[in-house]
Amino acid sequence: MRLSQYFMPVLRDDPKEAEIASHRLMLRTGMVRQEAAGSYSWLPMGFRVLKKIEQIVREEQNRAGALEVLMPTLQSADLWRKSGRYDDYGKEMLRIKDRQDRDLLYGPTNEEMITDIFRSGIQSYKDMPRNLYHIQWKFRDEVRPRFGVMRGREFLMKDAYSFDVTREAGQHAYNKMFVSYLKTFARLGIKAVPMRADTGPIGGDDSHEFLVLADTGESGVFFDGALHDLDWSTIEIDYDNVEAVANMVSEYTSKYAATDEKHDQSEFEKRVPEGKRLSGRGIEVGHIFFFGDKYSKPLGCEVQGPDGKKITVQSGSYGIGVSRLVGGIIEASHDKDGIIWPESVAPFHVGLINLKVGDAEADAACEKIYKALEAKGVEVLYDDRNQPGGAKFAAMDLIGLPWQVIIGPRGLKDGIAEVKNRKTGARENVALDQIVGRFA
Ligand code: P5A
Repeated sequence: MRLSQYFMPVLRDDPKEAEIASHRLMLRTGMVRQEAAGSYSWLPMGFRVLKKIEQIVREEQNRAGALEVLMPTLQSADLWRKSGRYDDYGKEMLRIKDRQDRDLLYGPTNEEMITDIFRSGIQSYKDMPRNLYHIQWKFRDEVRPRFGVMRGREFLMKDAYSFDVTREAGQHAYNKMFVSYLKTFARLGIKAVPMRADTGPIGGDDSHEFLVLADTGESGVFFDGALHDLDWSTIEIDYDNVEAVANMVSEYTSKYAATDEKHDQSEFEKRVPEGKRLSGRGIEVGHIFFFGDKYSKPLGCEVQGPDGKKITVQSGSYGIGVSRLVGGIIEASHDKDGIIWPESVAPFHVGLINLKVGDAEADAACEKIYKALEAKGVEVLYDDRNQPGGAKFAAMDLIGLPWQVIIGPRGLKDGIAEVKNRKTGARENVALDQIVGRFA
């Protein structure tokens, strides 16, 4: 992509309304634009990141055996009346009437609808286990939308729903999602610590939140420093191995970790040696719930069991805040100059800077490298604008692509370009004919 032809409305100054780094950086780099309180348009750069996160979430859901569907954003109120949540959900739910005066709502979540879909699509215990998910926009009329996409009113969520015959099987479904979350967040380049959590309006018996540690997080967290010693980056598992999956869940939940809602100071002191007691703040990027029959019972979700008797299905639901993650990743990975994208979600892999647009040699060298990188499938953003070098360096650092390739007349004399790593700041001179090979 040539920057001269892109749509990236960078702001020169910090927007006043932004209280935290991710919000400020997303506005400054023109990733999003606010349309109303808690509602954002995703502009090209932000949209690329959102889609990359979504794709990683999708791949890990599929790998764990979940099946993708797509349910509408607007739901009929009928099912919600059956589950009892139409009234319980309160003002956070956006209620709408259609021209026939029927009650609709903009889905804040999909337990009711998916349970009804599942109920009407299966007959027997032989049709289980199943896990269905979608990645769809939600609306919650939050009292205080803030921090940009972190607490929006309209936001993108991945929500999965499991259906099982027995409680044990339901527990395995929960455990599989738990492990798939560890893998998902590792691929996104963040450490999201599972913590026992309150179930709130979603309800259920068992629940874990996944939190990215960051000073600007909305939840207070207390945890055992030994959690830092676990390996969060390479998680290998055979999802059919019930015991191995359960063991992995135990490993990542055996150390004390709780949000302020569930924190118990005396237990904390009993279980964690003094020097290892850490507290701070965290951003909730995922939340999983085990329900038993909380939704299946009122919605009549029953199947024929092996002995011919009816069994009420065991279910769970599993959310990831896809749009929140864009902000969450930036909170976890930025410096004073701007964003530092993890490679897996960076909008482009390489930023190519031409320091002397209009100079025949510089233009030719950049064009050649740009085209060769594109031909090899390397995502490259080519800054071909006629601007001073300093402004280009600042813009490239601000948008935070993992690699920069800097080409100017001085280096060209010796047949070299400078390659800079955004994260470490390390710079290296590389021969022009070696550049493409470095990234392809
Ligand atoms: C689980 C899936 C649920 O809704 N039902 C379906 C369950 N859980 S949750 O915790 O309420 O939300 C799941 C994740 O969505 C993100 N999230 C938000 N992101 C941005 N703005 C919001 N207002 C918002 N509310 C929830 C969080 O990442 C949460 O973990």
